[in-house]
Amino acid sequence: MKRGLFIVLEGLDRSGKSSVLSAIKRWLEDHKYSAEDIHFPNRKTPIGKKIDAYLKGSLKLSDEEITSLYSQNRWEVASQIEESLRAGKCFVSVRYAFSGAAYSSAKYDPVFVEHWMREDAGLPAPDLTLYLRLSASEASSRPGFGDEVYERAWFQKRVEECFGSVRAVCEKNGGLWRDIIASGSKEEVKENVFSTLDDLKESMTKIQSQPIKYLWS
Ligand code: 2DT
Repeated sequence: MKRGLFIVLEGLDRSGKSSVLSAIKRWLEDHKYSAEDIHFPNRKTPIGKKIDAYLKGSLKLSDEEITSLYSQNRWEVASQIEESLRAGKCFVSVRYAFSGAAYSSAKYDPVFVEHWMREDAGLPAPDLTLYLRLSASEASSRPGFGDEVYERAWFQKRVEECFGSVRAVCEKNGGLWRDIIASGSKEEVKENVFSTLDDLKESMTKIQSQPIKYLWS
């Protein structure tokens, strides 16, 4: 039996990740894949509840502490991801270690993304990362923007730049990364997702015969 694919969806706040998740799941279903999904931070666990309090501004933590909690929150489900993949199921994650690296490194200059990924070393690596490309100024003008601590236009601009560095590290380590233009209507973005996945169909089938990969240090 072929293994499942691990697909990660990344992007700025308010870049439309939830509707793109539905499009990915729809494509997978149409192509006879079964899929599970998760959203990080997974705010349901005790660790996730602390992260939620930090994001809402009611809990103060150092940059190192919150980065570590985000990573622990991923480790909580690492074996579940592996099990799904081994059972032939796809696993779609909204945000993952790349958000960890981009958001944490955006707090510092110069940007050094690898530093903020140390605790993620050994986690299952995404087979495919889809990055919703939307400028920080567009993201920050969308409804609801501003509710949580990172939702500041200047900070999103920094995160946008850091995602560029994260992409370089991902690709240097053999990861597959594609940008999805996220500035159009929901329908247009959905079409972008479908055509990107259609283009990758052959590569995805090949990946299914390869062993699961793990994140670098
Ligand atoms: P959502 O709005 O998608 O719930 O994200 N974040 C997330 C980090 O800073 N590091 C991480 O490792 C992860 C997974 C991005 C809430 C915020 O959490 C940030 C936005």
